[in-house]
Amino acid sequence: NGHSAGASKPLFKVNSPNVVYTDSEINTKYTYRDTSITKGPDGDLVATPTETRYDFKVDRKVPKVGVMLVGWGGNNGSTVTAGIIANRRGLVWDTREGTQAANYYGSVVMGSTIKLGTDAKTHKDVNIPFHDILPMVHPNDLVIGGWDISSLNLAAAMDRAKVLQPTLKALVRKEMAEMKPLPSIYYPDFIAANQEDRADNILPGSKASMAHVEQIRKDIRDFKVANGLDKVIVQWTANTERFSSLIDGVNDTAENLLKAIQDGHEEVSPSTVFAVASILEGAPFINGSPQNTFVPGAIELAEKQGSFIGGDDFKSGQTKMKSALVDFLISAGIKLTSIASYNHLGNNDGKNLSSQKQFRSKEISKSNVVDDMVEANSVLYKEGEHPDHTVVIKYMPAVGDDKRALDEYYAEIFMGGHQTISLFNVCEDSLLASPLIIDLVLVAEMMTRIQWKKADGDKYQSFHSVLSVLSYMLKAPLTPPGTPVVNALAKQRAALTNIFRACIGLEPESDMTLEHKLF
Ligand code: NAI
Ligand code: DG6
Repeated sequence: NGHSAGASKPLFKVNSPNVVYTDSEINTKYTYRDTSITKGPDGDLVATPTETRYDFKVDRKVPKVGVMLVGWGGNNGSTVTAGIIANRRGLVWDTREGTQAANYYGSVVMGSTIKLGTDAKTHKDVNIPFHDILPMVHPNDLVIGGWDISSLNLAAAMDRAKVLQPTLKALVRKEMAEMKPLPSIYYPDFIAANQEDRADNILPGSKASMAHVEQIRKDIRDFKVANGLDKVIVQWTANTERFSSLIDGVNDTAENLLKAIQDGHEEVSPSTVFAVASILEGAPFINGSPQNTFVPGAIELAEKQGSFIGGDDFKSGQTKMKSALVDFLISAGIKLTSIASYNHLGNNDGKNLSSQKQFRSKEISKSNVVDDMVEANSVLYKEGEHPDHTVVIKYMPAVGDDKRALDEYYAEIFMGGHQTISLFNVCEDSLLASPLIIDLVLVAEMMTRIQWKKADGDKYQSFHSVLSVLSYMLKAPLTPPGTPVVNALAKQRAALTNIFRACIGLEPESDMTLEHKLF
């Protein structure tokens, strides 16, 4: 797709009467096939194949995109910034194992492939980079900025994070030193008290206000203009906050939430203020932390404004593994009976999470991640039955960003036997999270350029404001109100790839390989 903003030359074209390319758009007629289930009077289930016709319209012009990170000076913020600079400049640096070149490993968009189809002659799979399935933005072209309650420039923040090799840091230091987070909003009650000593870059006022909303909106607009951007995406990678209490009349509707901000209500969190400002500014807002930023009023506001939102909580290591492994166990017919998940880490995230209220936010997002898989298997689990699930997080300064995650999966197998699987996962937490920050931006941005309608409808519209298609990257996926949450990792990936395929008139990825199964 080329690496620069503007019209892009695709790696492939779809040869179908249902797909029409113009200079500016891809127009597709797509038939969505599903199965509708009804229950007859005798209680028998009846499965009826259904077909719904949709028209998709993809804007082919790759825009110039800016990313504004809330918590830019943190471990994730400084690491993803250095990573993008290193990739953009094609940097290579010395390590004790030899030279290392910049890469985008861990990004599903930049590091994985999609099966496009089967070679007409050899019948072998033809796989293409995920990034090339649609005209997506390249991360090297992202302009990065953001806010932090800590005033350190990004070079100093990168040192504080203790994530990257000194040789790499030396190469990006000059550029990073010129990057300074904008002052942010700090309501001390929402993050751990142990964060207070870094809060030296704050806007006046310690509770929600319209002045804060307006300042953040202005920051987004100024950033857009200063960098000649078509679009800005805002992402929360700041500290985990405590949950906000859900109170009728305060944060239950868009109108009440705006009034609560005006009144300086103490249950409006900084992340909700950022979400509201981004929504009002029409900038997609993604929450990478577990707290309930998206109170019902914030979701309603996004729907009313037609702005995109996504969340919650980056799904980097332990939970990603969990959402793959539990799916495997339960769909293999093995009865998972307990999961014990221990973490210890020594970075600032761990320090913040050593406070009970903030830990509780993380405990919730890490705990509800197997529900859909359990509920889907009525053979193994009675209604309401659940595996035991414990999540422990301890702050251990010595290990820094090298988080340790220990998991024990205990399951019941054939004839009352037992299987115990123990996992020990060690790696730099921020090196897992940074590519997710990139994926969330690239996918969210792409979703802003897709319009669709039912074939018999007359008006194209955008996807629902709540971008559930981002679920693959998130621990506690936010979905449109009243719609199911999918945690199973393979299903989340399939939703993402198959929606993108549908936009260019391709059938869902099928693993039937019927072409190889007939003599
Ligand atoms: P960090 O503590 O290094 O960075 C957070 C930054 O946010 C700090 O620089 C802090 O000064 C800033 N901050 C706090 N409140 C702010 C506010 N109101 N406005 C602007 N800045 C503010 O943490 P890290 O490791 O970068 O993680 C960031 C968030 O991402 C945490 O909530 C963490 O739980 C979440 N997360 C991290 C994952 C990982 O693998 N690293 C995975 C999943 C979620
Ligand atoms: C310890 O669990 C700290 C957390 O912030 C996690 O590191 C982060 O949420 C990533 O969690 P997971 O489960 O995706 O590895």
